[in-house]
Amino acid sequence: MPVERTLVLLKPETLQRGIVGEVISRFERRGLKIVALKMLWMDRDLAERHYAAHRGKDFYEPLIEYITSSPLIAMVLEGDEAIEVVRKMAGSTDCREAEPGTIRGDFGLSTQKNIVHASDSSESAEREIALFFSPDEIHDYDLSVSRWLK
Ligand code: 3AN
Repeated sequence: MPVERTLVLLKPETLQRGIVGEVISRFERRGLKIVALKMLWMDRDLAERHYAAHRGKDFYEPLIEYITSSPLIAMVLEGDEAIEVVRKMAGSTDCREAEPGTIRGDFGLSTQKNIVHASDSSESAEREIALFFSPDEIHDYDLSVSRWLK
């Protein structure tokens, strides 16, 4: 099983609604390792680069406006097949269609405000991680729980 890294954004409404901890907690409990994390306010330039694949779609402008409207949390998660695992945890793009038990299925009712972004492929993950984090902001460390319980 390949160890992968994936970019996760906790979108502005997670901070506005006070559910940042609950969402991060799900990733931690699943066993995914947080290797980078920051709070930032995306500007238009970063938003356009991040959502370049959606330029021209009808939801593009509202999406850029929304994602730049308030701060968010960006993180890099690492684990076995992390890209697919995190996408499954996020659930379908439209929260109303997302299965209960998924993050979107438990916390949302919107398509635009759908709680989290998660990279959809290894190419996207590599590109998106580089947009949000410099190499020295990503930390290699041993995640051995027992060490911290002694
Ligand atoms: P996902 O985040 O599930 O990979 P994408 O990549 O198709 O979904 O869409 C990127 C973001 O664009 C979504 N997270 C959502 O915020 C927004 N979006 C996608 N489709 C729509 C839509 N039909 N109406 C409004 N916003 C949308």
